[in-house]
Amino acid sequence: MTMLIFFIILNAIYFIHCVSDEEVAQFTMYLEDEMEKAQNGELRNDSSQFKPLKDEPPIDFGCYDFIIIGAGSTGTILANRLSEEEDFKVLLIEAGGYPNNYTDVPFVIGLSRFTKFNWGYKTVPQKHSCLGMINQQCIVPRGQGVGGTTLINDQIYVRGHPHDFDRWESLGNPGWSYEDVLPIFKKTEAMHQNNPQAVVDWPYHNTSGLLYVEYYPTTDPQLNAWYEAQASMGYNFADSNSPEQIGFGPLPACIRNGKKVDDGTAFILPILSRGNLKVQNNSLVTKILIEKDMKGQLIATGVNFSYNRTTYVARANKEVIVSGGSINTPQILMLSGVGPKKHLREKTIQVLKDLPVGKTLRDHPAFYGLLISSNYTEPIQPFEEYVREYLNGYGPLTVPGGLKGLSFYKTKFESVENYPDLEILYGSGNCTSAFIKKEYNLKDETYEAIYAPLDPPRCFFMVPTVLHTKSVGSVKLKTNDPYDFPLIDFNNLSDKDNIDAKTIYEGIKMGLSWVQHMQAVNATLGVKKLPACEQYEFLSEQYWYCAIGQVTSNLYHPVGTCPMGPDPKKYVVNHEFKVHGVHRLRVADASVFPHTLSGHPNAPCVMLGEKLAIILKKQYL
Ligand SMILES: Cc1cc2nc3c(=O)[nH]c(=O)nc-3n(C[C@H](O)[C@H](O)[C@H](O)COP(=O)(O)OP(=O)(O)OC[C@H]3O[C@@H](n4cnc5c(N)ncnc54)[C@H](O)[C@@H]3O)c2cc1C
Ligand SMILES: *[C@@H]1O[C@H](CO)[C@@H](O)[C@H](O)[C@H]1NC(C)=O
Ligand SMILES: *[C@@H]1O[C@H](CO)[C@@H](O)[C@H](O)[C@H]1NC(C)=O
Ligand SMILES: *[C@@H]1O[C@H](CO)[C@@H](O)[C@H](O)[C@H]1NC(C)=O
Ligand SMILES: *[C@@H]1O[C@H](CO)[C@@H](O)[C@H](O)[C@H]1NC(C)=O
Ligand SMILES: *[C@@H]1O[C@H](CO)[C@@H](O)[C@H](O)[C@H]1NC(C)=O
Ligand SMILES: *[C@@H]1O[C@H](CO)[C@@H](O)[C@H](O)[C@H]1NC(C)=O
Ligand SMILES: *[C@@H]1O[C@H](CO)[C@@H](O)[C@H](O)[C@H]1NC(C)=O
Ligand SMILES: *[C@@H]1O[C@H](CO)[C@@H](O)[C@H](O)[C@H]1NC(C)=O
Ligand SMILES: *[C@@H]1O[C@H](CO)[C@@H](O)[C@H](O)[C@H]1NC(C)=O
Ligand SMILES: CC(=O)N[C@H]1CO[C@H](CO)[C@@H](O)[C@@H]1O
Repeated sequence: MTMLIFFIILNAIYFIHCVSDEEVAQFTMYLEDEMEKAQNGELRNDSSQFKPLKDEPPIDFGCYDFIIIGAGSTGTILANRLSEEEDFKVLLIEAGGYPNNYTDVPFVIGLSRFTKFNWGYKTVPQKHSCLGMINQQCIVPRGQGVGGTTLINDQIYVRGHPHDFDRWESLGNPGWSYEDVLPIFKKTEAMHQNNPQAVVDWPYHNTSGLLYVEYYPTTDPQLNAWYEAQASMGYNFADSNSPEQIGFGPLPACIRNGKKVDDGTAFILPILSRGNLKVQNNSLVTKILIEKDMKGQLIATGVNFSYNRTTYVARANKEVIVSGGSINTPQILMLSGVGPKKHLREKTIQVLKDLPVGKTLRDHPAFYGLLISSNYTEPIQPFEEYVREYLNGYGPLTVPGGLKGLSFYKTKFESVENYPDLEILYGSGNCTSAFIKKEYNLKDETYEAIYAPLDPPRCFFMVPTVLHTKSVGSVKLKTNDPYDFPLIDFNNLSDKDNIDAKTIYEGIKMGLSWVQHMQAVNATLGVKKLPACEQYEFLSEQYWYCAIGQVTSNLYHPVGTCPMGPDPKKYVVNHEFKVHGVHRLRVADASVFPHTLSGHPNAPCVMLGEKLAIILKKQYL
């Protein structure tokens, strides 16, 4: 008994002292400083920071078995698994640097797009969406660094529905059914059920992989009211990572004790000492070297890259794998002569292989105009207290972008049973701030109508998101200069039958019907009329369609620019990630998704890396 009391006291003392005042003060200064820098940061316009100072022949960087371009969601796990084999010599080339104390903080994600960890892309001016944004351009955040886009993302862990993968296989991709990929998802996952409200369907999970997953850990009257509104309509708490995905629940995310576990932290930092893995950071790959052998076959033999403003060349004995993500991968391929013949000729690039690279860009259109005011007030404290809580693993700074809950539903536009086509995210913890204007490139009048009317700690937002997007956009080259950005056109809400916008409208109606059931927190729609939609009756159907065009951007889940399938006229890689018609060259990242999934891309990208490692080990060991 005495021992027990002693133990409890010791623990209490330990808890109180585990984060010292000095540490809190230091971290507060650091974080406030970084946040201020980000608030004043500008998006880059190009990659000229890599441009070589002199026009000299490249320096020889040596020979490797595998060269992986890009240390993102897919490249990091792939490099980890391949370098488990001592016989494989692996070079992982990454444009950016390493994660830091700032990228660990979930709450500041919105700001991180104005740091060096974001490439800096915007869409070309849009015709049907992004209309409420300056110059009709939406921002397209893409991560740069060891961890890729997980350095600047929300870390939500949702794999997708079984039907997504069964469809993927049915396009002519053997080995891609749900039954095939489920064990691969499970291999990487470390699920931690830290919230009793979370339904975890255990046969679909693992607790001991490398990728940590936990739930938004608590609840509050407002979030409870949101759950209850959906329950009153006959839905239940659901595991969004099981086949019974439809329903709602607390947000599952790759977070450990309140800190982001980006894919660099999960898969690369622990293995930096492996002698057979070279991680070459701050290096931009400018070209894949593709040669013709005696038989006239195309073979990838290495890459040129630029580091410290000098050009290098590295050779691959076995394979070059492009994991640059859905925007950069098509750019690198096209710069190397692999892409649509006509487009490459326009840019005076020698065509080596005519393939539909960049022709099918898809994303999850998301509506950012549903802000609700309530009488529940988020606890307000001095910033230093938030930091103390964060360092102890809880509190508002541990919540990614304020997101706390999510739900999946099927609208009348989806005919497959139990197959969700609509996601609605729930967020609070300061649903509005002056910074939002910059974060989304909003026009003043858009910000004034949608965000300014709300009181930050007394509101929440919902983001209705289309899962099975019909609109198709593109990634093209602006020029043949590797230091220029590519042209990104989502062509949002452009599908013939306008199903994408109609699905968002279903989401808006659903969200508003829940608001009516949230009397416990006196919830009411908090937005004012958008001047751009002046001619329509406020909140009429026509009004909402106008608003959809104004503030629909997307969830930043670009996929499909090098889709997987058998026919080289329609697809870029085959079911084993091989680029059609080019030997020893593969693409593995979100660009190979043949369609959007009913989930968030990080978990599927990690699965792709695991799957390719299995394929390569089988072939080369
Ligand atoms: C704001 C935001 C929030 C998001 N939230 C979520 C979420 O909650 N859950 C989720 O699952 N997904 C989320 N996503 C999407 C998800 O993070 C990405 O879809 C996923 O990380 C993509 O993985 P990838 O392997 O395709 O590419 P990336 O992770 O983008 O990796 C590509 C890597 O290649 C590098 N690279 C590119 N070109 C070159 C070159 N020429 N030379 C050298 N290196 C190069 C890049 O710097 C980068 O590190 C979010 C994205 C954003 C922007
Ligand atoms: C990008 O270009 C704009 C307009 O030319 C310029 O105002 C801005 O400073 C540039 N940003 C950077 C980071 O170079
Ligand atoms: C990161 O934060 C931790 C926790 O406060 C601190 O111990 C560490 O020194 C910080 N690292 C750097 C590089 O500042
Ligand atoms: C769980 O993860 C561990 C570690 O990766 C792995 O050995 C095990 O096979 C996984 N279990 C399942 C059921 O996938
Ligand atoms: C990343 O690159 C920089 C040089 O650009 C180098 O100083 C640093 O050591 C590299 N980091 C690691 C962990 O290799
Ligand atoms: C890329 O490397 C090849 C092979 O060494 C070399 O011939 C070519 O000049 C390099 N390109 C650039 C732009 O340095
Ligand atoms: C970068 O290049 C400069 C010369 O241009 C050289 O002085 C410096 O040592 C190089 N730095 C690294 C980390 O290679
Ligand atoms: C939320 O907004 C209030 C101001 O309304 C501010 O005092 C508080 O610090 C903010 N919370 C966070 C976590 O930034
Ligand atoms: C509910 O909110 C409305 C306006 O949003 C306000 O007029 C009303 O007084 C509130 N009622 C309660 C009980 O808080
Ligand atoms: C919020 O409003 C509801 C009525 O809609 C009321 O019952 C509740 O007491 C109010 N809560 C607070 C904290 O004011
Ligand atoms: C909401 C919105 O802007 N929808 C438009 C999507 O694009 C189609 C045609 O491409 C238009 O008819 C819709 O008005």
